[in-house]
Amino acid sequence: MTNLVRSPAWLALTAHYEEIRDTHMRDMFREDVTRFDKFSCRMNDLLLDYSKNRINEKTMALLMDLARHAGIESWRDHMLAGDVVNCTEHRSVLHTALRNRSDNPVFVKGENVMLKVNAVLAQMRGFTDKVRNGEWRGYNGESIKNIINIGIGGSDLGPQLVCEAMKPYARRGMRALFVSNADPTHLVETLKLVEPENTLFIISSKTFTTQETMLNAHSARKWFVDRVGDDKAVAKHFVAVSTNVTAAKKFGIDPNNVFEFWDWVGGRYSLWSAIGLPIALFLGMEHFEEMLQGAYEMDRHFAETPLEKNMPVLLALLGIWYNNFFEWQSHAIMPYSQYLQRLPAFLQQLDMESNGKTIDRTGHRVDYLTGPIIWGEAGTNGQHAFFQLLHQGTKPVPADFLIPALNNNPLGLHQRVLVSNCLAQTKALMLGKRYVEAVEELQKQGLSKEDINEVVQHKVFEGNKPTNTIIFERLCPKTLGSILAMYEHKVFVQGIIWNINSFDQWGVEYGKVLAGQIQKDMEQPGNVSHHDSSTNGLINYRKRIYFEEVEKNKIV
Ligand code: G6Q
Repeated sequence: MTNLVRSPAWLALTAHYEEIRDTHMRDMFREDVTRFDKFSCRMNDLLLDYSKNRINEKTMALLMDLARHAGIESWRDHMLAGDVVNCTEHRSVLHTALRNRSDNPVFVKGENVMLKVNAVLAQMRGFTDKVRNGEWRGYNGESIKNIINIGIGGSDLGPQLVCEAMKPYARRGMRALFVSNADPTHLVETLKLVEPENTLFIISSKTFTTQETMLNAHSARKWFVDRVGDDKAVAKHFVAVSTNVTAAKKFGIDPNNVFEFWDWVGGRYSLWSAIGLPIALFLGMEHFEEMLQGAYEMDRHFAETPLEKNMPVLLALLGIWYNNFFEWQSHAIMPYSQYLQRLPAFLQQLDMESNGKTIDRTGHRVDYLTGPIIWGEAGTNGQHAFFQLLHQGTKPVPADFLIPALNNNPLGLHQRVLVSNCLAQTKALMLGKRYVEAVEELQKQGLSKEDINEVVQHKVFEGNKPTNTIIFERLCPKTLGSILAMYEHKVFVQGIIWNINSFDQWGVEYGKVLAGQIQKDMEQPGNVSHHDSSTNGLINYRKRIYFEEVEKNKIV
């Protein structure tokens, strides 16, 4: 048994779970009208209402004991101070330094990294200003209208989410496009939208070795050179963001146009670094910096607010409560904002790549559940798709609902309808509908007793389904920065409690190595037999189709 499940805090929560598991939130709200005041908190314009959870004051006190038992405050301080918390890669974890808007130094191995962080920010500012004011021109004198980011995973999802979410702040006539998939369709379809003369490619890769990115980068370069007929024109149309400056230069990028970041920035935590270059180009550096400011303010909140009022800590502990004591396996993200449609995908990577781990920091297998399955969809679309399962399915799914009070596109009644739907869902999930209420409703509709009996069970909702609601004034760069930093810290807190390293991703690395081996097998004619029978069978089936096609001269 691990120390965690033997700890007094864990055992107390296990016992408390037995006390509270059958209590309905409907009754909790009836008995205590101050739940909202007790179980909500604010950070700037962000309001977190977590009162619609299966908790009472004792639950929260016990969860706080668990957080303290895990040493959250001291781990947090170690991370923020630049100590090595990524134990399997022996690295500091300092995405917070990238958005440190104070004059305070941050040290890694005795070096104040703020000097290079600020130098790259200045380089980004100089470059984005030039591109945006038309001083930077393509090979034939045209100014840049299209930015294509070529990157994957952490070098794609963050900038993509922000560019989509911040469209109202973008410059008119500037377009940000993203190519990530190895499927050539992604690149081919994207290139159909642009002309080489006014397109800037950003090759974004921490390592500059990732197969998909390198493949897309080389194909994009070929497309470009084929069209403009001049290799030298590449310098005006390709820039790179990487920790591997040498490899970027080798690819042919002008050294002045390589934007650096460092190994203490994890891929999925890198949108605050030069990986955010597409954001800065699309929105302008001032908006990128507002986003950094929002994240910085959340960092201060995380560092300075008592655990009891600390948003990332609260979200993390509530997640642990359901994950480990109710043993519910997934967590949904429902942004009631079309602009946040990529948030579920972004958080899926942030959370699942960070905390999808089985081995703890001491190298032992855990005997408790770790990271949940994260999924979701922008509201109200989800309501007309999978919400049925949330309301009446057999698998409980705790969920975060996020909504701006005001819309960036005020239009008639739309925002009122959107907010009403969001609040109606969380209310219905909490309250449910009892048998007697369902009967009454059907009687009012004039149904006969027989008809009511036939249908009434289907109209009952158990309710007692927990949700958090995060409401904010309006979606702007600063608030978005705060929201994303809040989730980063939530994931960190959970990882500390589960005693896992949230900052490595060996599962991703393993797949990359195997793909390379299978690719070699694909190139040779003739069957392979050295894999398992399933993999052999699939490789051989594809090879047969492919080489038949080659013979028919259909594939060159
Ligand atoms: C993120 C992961 C992973 C990574 C991609 C791209 O934390 O490490 O998603 O971002 O594999 O890696 P590169 O940026 O090195 O191309």
